[in-house]
Amino acid sequence: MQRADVAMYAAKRSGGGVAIYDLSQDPNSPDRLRRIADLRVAVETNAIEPYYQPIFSVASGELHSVEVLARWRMDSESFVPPSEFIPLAEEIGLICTLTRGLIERALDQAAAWQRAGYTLPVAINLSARTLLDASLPDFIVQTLAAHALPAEALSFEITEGAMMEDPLRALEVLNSLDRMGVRLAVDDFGTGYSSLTYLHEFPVDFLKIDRSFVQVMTTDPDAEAIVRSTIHLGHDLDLLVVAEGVEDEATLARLVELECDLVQGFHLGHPVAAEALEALLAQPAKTLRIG
Ligand code: G
Ligand code: G
Ligand code: MN
Repeated sequence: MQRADVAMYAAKRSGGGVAIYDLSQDPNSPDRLRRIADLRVAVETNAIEPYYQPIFSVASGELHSVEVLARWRMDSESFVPPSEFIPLAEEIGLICTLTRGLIERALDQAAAWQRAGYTLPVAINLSARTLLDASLPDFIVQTLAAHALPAEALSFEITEGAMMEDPLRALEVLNSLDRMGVRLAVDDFGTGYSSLTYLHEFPVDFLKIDRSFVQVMTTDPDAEAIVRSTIHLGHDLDLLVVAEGVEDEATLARLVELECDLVQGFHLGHPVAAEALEALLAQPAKTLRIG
């Protein structure tokens, strides 16, 4: 009966009217309860690590900043994917603690890089729930001050969907971050709400074109048109445009022609632990100019 009940709620949610019991959707399943308990411990013990993916400037070929991506290691070989534990952390109310832990660790790292002579801003992903946390701006002020870092050392990536979930409250938090000098990026641009309101009303600095367009732009003319128009739109609004999901040289070459400002993707660098990123810091600027 309990399982039938779980299936009934799943059927109601999907609007399809029919559902087969699925263990992963069962809030009472032993697997899920174990995963939740493990996640609590991982968050409390700071076991979720920041990985860093490089973002390069097209004009200079230099490392511009890094995106922080949460990694939960199971053993030396395997990780729980963020697509699994981030939604779970949201559901059970742990996402704010998890995000604050990552901000602290990423700023520790940024301060260490600064001491070594490298100015490397860190970009943190914020989910909808974190954006409604009215005490986040104070936490940021204190954490930046504790690390003697300027506000420019930090930026946040927010999806269109997260901004529109509760736009008025989100706008308040984003405006205070903006007044502090922390930069904001619209993440996964083009895949969420097609409302352009937030570009107009929110204090945005960067547009990150979703990788689903960038990955196929050299073979799919429609995707290329979307990338090209987004770059123009961003520039007309005085924003810096980032292409994410750059996976090969041909895509990079086209983005250089289209005068995209910043590039990120497996072709340029995977998300890696801090020590691995340091090898990149010591290298000369990449040659991103083509022709
Ligand atoms: O490499 P990747 O598998 O890290 O990330 C998958 C998804 O999880 C992406 O959409 C990414 O934005 C998201 N993600 C990764 N780390 C974080 C985080 O610290 N907070 C939030 N809210 N999302 C994250
Ligand atoms: O949603 P967000 O843009 O934050 O997603 C970041 C995610 O994109 C991470 O899971 C990261 O590992 C992944 N990613 C970064 N670069 C590439 C790439 O070139 N190709 C693919 N397929 N994924 C990428
Ligand atoms: Mn992101």
